[in-house]
Amino acid sequence: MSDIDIKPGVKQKTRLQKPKLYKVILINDDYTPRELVVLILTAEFRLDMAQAEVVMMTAHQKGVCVVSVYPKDVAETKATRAIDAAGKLGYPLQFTVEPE
Ligand code: TYC
Repeated sequence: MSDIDIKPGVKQKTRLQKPKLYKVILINDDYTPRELVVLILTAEFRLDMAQAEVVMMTAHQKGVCVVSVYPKDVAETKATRAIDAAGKLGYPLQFTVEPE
């Protein structure tokens, strides 16, 4: 048998890695005003008002809500910026990031 392992006519498949996506999750608390949560969701995550209201109310009623999914670095940056924006105003709003 030949050592050469070339199969004429068989195309090599190039498999591109799917970029892994991460969920940004909004966490409810008893202190952050609803309006501020909506404002931060529209400003940082580019949700429109209607989407932001639904996400905020879902977290308010169920405890958590997925805001959106992004590549890891984008998810972490947005979550950090949103936490910092609320923190600067004295509110304990929290987001977490986890793999999809
Ligand atoms: N529970 C807050 C309130 O009643 C509002 C709120 C909603 C806070 C969602 C955080 O992720 C949150 N003022």
